[in-house]
Amino acid sequence: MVIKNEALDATLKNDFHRPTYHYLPHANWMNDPNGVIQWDGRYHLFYQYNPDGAYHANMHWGHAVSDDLVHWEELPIALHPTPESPDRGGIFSGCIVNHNQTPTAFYTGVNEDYQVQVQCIATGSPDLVTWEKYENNPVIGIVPPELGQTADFRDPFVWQEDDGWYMVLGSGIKGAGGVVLLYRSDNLTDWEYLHPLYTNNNRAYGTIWECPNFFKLGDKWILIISAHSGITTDTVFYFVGDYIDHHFIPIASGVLDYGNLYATLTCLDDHNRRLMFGWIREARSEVDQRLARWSGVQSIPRILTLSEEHELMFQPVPEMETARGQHWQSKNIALNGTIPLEASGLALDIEAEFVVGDDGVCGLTLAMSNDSADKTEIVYYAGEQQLKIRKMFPETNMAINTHSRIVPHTLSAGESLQLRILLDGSVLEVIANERTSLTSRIYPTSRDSVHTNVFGTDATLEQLDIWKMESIW
Ligand code: DQQ
Repeated sequence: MVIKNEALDATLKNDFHRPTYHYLPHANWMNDPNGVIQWDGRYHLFYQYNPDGAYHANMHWGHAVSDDLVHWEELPIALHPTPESPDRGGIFSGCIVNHNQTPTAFYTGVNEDYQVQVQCIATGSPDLVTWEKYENNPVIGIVPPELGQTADFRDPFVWQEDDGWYMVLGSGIKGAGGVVLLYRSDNLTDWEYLHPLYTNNNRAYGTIWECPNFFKLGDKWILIISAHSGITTDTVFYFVGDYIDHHFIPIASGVLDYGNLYATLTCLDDHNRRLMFGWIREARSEVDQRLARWSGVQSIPRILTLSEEHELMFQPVPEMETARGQHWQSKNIALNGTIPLEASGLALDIEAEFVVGDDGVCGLTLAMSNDSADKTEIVYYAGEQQLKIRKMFPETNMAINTHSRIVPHTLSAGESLQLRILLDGSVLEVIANERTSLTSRIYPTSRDSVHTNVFGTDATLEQLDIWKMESIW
């Protein structure tokens, strides 16, 4: 149980930008998911958390647990910085592994100005609630000198192979670009640096790579990295390839998400599903985040699979369908203009299928106000093979400008457009044909922004299902 403040709780409950079926702690700042693991059948989610307020500082590992990946209970903070220790400035991101039935957490300890980043271990109680740090932390303390920099070296991701334990770390090579470093250990405490698992000089992939994940999916290996531009968190990319003699040889790559999803972290569950969590960062000012008293949301966990074309495919876990309530359905509508829909709400789960002509356009409007001035459109342009999210605000609202996101989404001949849309207050997760992911934040300007419509030209709405989502709290 977490102690809550009733007055603050009432304010938060009244905040229609706050999601009701995505996980977030009851208040304050949250960013990366950490140490996601299924333990004794329960799903544990740890995350970067600042107990002091809704801003990035003073990192701890917050903790939540769930039996079904839908309903979460917030637990006490799992890891706190220890004064005068290698993690005195914060507990940055990492993972948890099962070491002979002992939950073992790996995280990056940082100093006050984050310029010294070292890798540390802690072991947990059987319920993963209390943690003890290893007395000889750090277990990795030195950035390999050939990288030419000493400050960016973080986010351990650990797995076991037949001949021992392996770890990847995110870093950057000065003047070149991001790099993922590979380490090996027999006992989890003594680590040997092997070599870069992968690096890429193309600045399109940012200058520092954070939060690496490396795992087998089908018969290929997947490397996921969160690319930092050097100034700010940027985009998550993935590489698909082979892992031979502890070297990674990519054969394909892609953008994991074109929008606000960052620092994704995966784990395998007892259904052998590769589950992905991720931080949905805010898109409003730091002042607005502090005023809201909360910042950051976890994405709905997704199952990852690989297509025959080596594209990463995303499917929100089917468990979340248990939170579906009122249901509306439309079928077989030839579109030539806009059709208002009965469905309304700011917490919706939507499945839509359109057949679009060569130059057709189709889409949905969500979160629309009574006067239609404030709304979000999700539009597909078949001619350009582009998917667009267009957020429109009333002209009177000078605080935020109208903005759009346009991303490539190619349909093969005869393929219909399939949209999965998760709208939750200010959160909008859009997945097209299970392979193009565009996560946004929309901040409707009024609580009457709940209306919906469907529109198009040279397109048919094959089927549309909209469910109102029940609150998970
Ligand atoms: N966030 C953490 C780091 C990580 C970054 C600190 C990514 O460990 O590299 O909060 O968002």
